[in-house]
Amino acid sequence: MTILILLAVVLGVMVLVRLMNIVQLSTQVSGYEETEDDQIRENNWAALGLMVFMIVGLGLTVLMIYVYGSHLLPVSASEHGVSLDKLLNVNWFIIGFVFFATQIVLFYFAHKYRHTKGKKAYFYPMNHKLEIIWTVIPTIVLSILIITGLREWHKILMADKKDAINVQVYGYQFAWITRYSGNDNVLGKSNYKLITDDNPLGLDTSDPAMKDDVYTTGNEMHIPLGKEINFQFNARDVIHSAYFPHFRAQMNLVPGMNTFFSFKPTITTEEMRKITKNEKFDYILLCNKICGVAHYTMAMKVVVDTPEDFKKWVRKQKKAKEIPTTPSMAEEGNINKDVTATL
Ligand SMILES: [Cu+2]
Repeated sequence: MTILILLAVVLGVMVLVRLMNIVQLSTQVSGYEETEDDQIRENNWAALGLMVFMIVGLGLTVLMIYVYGSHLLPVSASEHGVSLDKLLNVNWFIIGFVFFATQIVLFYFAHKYRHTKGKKAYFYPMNHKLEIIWTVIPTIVLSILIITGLREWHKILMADKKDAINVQVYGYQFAWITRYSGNDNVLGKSNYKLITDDNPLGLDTSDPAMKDDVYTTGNEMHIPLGKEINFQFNARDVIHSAYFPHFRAQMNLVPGMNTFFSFKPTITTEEMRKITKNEKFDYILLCNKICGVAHYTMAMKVVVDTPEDFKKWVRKQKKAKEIPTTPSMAEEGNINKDVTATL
């Protein structure tokens, strides 16, 4: 179907070109020559067309902003997200102003300075003052935007993580697992060689830090309100990207590497449902890297609880120490044997 449509478009263009050739030839044969009046009439139509195009185009832009504006993300639910949004809004304002100003000037000038009778083009090769103005102003504006952006990014990375809760977000084709560090706030060791059906994270249960670790394979993760959450990201197979749109956070998950990002949730799921006037509202964690055929299914519900509710929820999750038998790393031979057995 697509090929047929493409073919039809190509053939249509070819027919149009041929038709124009025929018109040209027939005017030549009939001895007709285009006069200046004809040209000016054509110019007037083209100039009118430019104005119509500008008004319709800019009008549709405004209409789209108005109609689809409600589909934008709600207020930021994380602390750093608020200042990030402010910065982004300043960017949008400047981009919007420049877009409308340049488009209006472009189309209006093409309309106003079209060729008419007795009008002669004025040769105006350069103006140093003008060139300095349109170089210096964008340089200053862009420098301010970049510097404030870098300062904001520095603040985000330097957030106080002293009392942060350590949580691991583990991505694989095509789901997420989260692991909470428990009372000691230390994530126990893991190794990919220990991965089994019962131990999808390859947790090393001989590590004492593992004793109180808790993990969840359900399609839901909980985080407490008002606590800095320090996420450690890991991938099992390919590169994934953990995207928390409502918290204005995103970080890549790279196999064989630990990557980190932290944020502090400031609005519970319940409160956000009231703010968005949507009783079914839920925060979400999405994969934002095309990681394979079922990439689109890599979504996890994120619930922001009050600290008390969060504690209750954690208590109900799987404990790392409940993992049936984890051969220790010293018995590597065993693991290989097991793998062969399963094969
Ligand atoms: Cu993915």
